[in-house]
Amino acid sequence: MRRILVTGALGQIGTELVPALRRRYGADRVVASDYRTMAADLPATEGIFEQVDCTRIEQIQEAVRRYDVGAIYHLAALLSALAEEKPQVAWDLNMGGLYRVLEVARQYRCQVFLPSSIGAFGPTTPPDNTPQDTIQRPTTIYGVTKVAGELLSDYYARRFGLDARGLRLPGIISHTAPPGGGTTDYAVDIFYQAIRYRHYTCFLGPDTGLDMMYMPDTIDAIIRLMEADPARLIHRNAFNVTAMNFTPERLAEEIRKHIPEFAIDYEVDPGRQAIADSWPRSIDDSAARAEWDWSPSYDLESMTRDMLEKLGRRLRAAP
Ligand code: AKB
Repeated sequence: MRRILVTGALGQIGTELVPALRRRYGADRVVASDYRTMAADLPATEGIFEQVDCTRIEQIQEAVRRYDVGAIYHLAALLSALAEEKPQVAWDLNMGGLYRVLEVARQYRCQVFLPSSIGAFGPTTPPDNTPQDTIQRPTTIYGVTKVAGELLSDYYARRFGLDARGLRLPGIISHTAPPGGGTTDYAVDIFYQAIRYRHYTCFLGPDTGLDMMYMPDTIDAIIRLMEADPARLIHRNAFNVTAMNFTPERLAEEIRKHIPEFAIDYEVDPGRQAIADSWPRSIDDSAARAEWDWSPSYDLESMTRDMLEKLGRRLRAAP
């Protein structure tokens, strides 16, 4: 089996995807890479690590050649709020990085995983139970790069026979590495603040409903999609996936079941609120369920319980 290369391996998803892939396929079969070098303040990754800047094609080519890579999980990207602050950097990394990864995958016949997002939808998309195939006119640079990335991946699949697969991920909640620069980050921050201070000031309004998913389900979805029988895949790329839907108010209510004194207030950030308001309130993931048996394990109740337990244990051990 040729090796797997993970880009953006020190980010929120990479930090948990790399160990999961190593458990499944063998520690020496997975190459973790990031534009950052390993440093004390970054999550540790045991096993092969390479510094790869995805805006430099020769660095991707070198890693693929050196380690005989047969699949690239391309996670390196700026999230929505940060991308809006730095649109030129976001275009360069999110679009340029993806293009370069696809090119290297074409040259070396690699399978590719690429995460799209609910950010690939926009204000003219049907906002409730958003269908798999629908209007996509996003108003953020993040969304523009996600839609263009979805289309480019489909193009490479059709034109060059590349096995490029992807998910439209909702907000991801995890207790290992924090996200950075996303619109849905409140759903992680709230747990840190609830455990430490019993209080959270939320940057989205109380009734902002968005789809979310717990990290174990995200990892499961990525691996399941990449292993899925290609003959069953009608869409192949950009599958809607979701596991739960809530507002900040509803999440606070769920946390109060475990921490009764927890209080939430709101200081709405107009930039991030505008991004959230341009996204669907909920999405329909029936194509993923039908084509590769997607089925999440965690709902709001079980995710909240597990987050408070695992994050609480970690913060108590290293406050
Ligand atoms: C973000 O908030 O930017 C991401 C996403 C939904 O794509 N979590």
